[in-house]
Amino acid sequence: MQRAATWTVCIAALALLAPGCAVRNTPPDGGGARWTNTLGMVFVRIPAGSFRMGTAASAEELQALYPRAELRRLRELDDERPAHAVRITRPFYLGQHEVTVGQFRAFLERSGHVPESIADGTGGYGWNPAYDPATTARGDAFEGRDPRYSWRNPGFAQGDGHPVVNVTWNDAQALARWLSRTEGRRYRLPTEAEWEYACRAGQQGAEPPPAALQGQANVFDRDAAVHWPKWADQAFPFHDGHAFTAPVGSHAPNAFGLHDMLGNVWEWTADWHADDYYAHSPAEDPQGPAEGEVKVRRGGSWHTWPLYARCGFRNWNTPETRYTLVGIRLVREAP
Ligand SMILES: [Ca+2]
Ligand SMILES: [Ca+2]
Repeated sequence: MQRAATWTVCIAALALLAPGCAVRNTPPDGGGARWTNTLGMVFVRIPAGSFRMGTAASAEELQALYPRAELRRLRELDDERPAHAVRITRPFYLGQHEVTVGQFRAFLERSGHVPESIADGTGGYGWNPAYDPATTARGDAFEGRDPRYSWRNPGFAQGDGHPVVNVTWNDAQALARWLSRTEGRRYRLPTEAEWEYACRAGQQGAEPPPAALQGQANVFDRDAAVHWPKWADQAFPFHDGHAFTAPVGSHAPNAFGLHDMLGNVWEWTADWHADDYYAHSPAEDPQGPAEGEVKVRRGGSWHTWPLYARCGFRNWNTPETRYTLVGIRLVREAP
């Protein structure tokens, strides 16, 4: 019965998101079962297990891998250290893909939720080729905030299969709460530990070189660099086919069958950020600091340089931040 249900889901996913259904590697416990929710989101069972969280490489070792990164930036990565053993004690289901524009629209239509960028009237950020960062105090790569921009319009073309952006941590909470209420199963954002465990997917040892992401991720490649020529020397040394966001599942999955953990859009996690958290975090199911001011996002985006498109890299924003590069991936807790 379980097998039949899994195949049904798999075929449905294949029709919508080929080749998203392909399972190239089977997790060690034979997991990988898929399940689809009422918004059409496909979830993959992630087995319990242990991994090494954080970054073991020194700043000098990272510089060998990322020669275009300034040593000053490499030395600012102390919040990734020390690398330490973490055990995820329970299996969980993680979104196979980032939440899409079409799924987010269906959520808004069914729930009545108003995204924060619209509710507060200040809008989001967007790509505008005529916009000059030098004319703004922040020098941001994107124009905003501006009510012209929101989840509906980040300034570049997106279809229903692209990952939704300009969504806040609070919007992600609203989505998880609504799904939990309407489906009677607990949805939430992943903890940082769950996210990194799922990103590494059993891969241990030395950091992979940036070129290893070719065919695996939508990042700041040569196609994106055309629009930001002053950063062209920071681009990945390949074409990934997408100057902006890519439809979810456009690139190969990792060993857990998850797409776009690295690149495409950053993904909000449940945890508050603290620079020194790894020095004293629990070894089992860490949940992040009890309080904080900024929430961690993970994985890099279509606009991310090689140093930051790593499973161990941590970045953060306030919960009301909305941006062209930040989206959502949800956890559904296992029964
Ligand atoms: Ca790209
Ligand atoms: Ca991503």
